[in-house]
Amino acid sequence: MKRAIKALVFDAYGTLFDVHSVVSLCDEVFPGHGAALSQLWRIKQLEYSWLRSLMGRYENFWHVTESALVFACKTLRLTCSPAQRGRLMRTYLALKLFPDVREALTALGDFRLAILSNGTPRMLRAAVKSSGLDGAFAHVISVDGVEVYKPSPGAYELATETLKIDKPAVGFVSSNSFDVNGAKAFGFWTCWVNRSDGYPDELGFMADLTVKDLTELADTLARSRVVVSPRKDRLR
Ligand code: LAC
Repeated sequence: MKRAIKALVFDAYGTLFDVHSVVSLCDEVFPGHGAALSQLWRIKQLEYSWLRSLMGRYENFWHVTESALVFACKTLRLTCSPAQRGRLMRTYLALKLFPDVREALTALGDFRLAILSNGTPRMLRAAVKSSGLDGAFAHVISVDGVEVYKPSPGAYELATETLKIDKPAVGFVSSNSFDVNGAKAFGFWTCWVNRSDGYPDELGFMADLTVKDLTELADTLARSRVVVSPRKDRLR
């Protein structure tokens, strides 16, 4: 199965880029509230993406992220000026990479690599550029092209259309369990990067592979090739 994978498609936020790298600026702007603000901001960002998809009222991920920040600040009783809001939002254009990403992507270089993310093309371009991943991906695909958020099947379909390969030949990699469930339900081979040692969502679609980070994914795929190749040789 793993041998049949032609492309690896990565989720962006939480998988490649650490959304909680905003904590230090949140803490600088609102001392003592950084972690709570970051947590609530992210939860609401995802919630609004799902709600907007259900409502049929798409707004791009930049707006969704900003609305989530406004809600999170209000809920935590933090008065956020337009200038502070702008500053916090700009962190999304330069999120930190998780430490394993760069090396793992190099090790996975035999595959066609792509991103499929809720982020807008501008947000994704900026994050890829600022983290020095320019050229690492053959495609950076934004759901903005179909105006529906993951885990809607339409979002994953955009990846197959762009890559022009069949669903089972796509290996989809995400740290977000809801995203893995959506991708698996759609028909992709899936890998859950369980960075925080959590439990998978109870949505009925288990990942084909669960790893603790991308290094483990690269190692596992490399090993599986070694195992698979001799068998193929014997069949010749
Ligand atoms: C993304 C969200 C799910 O990058 O984190 O699409």
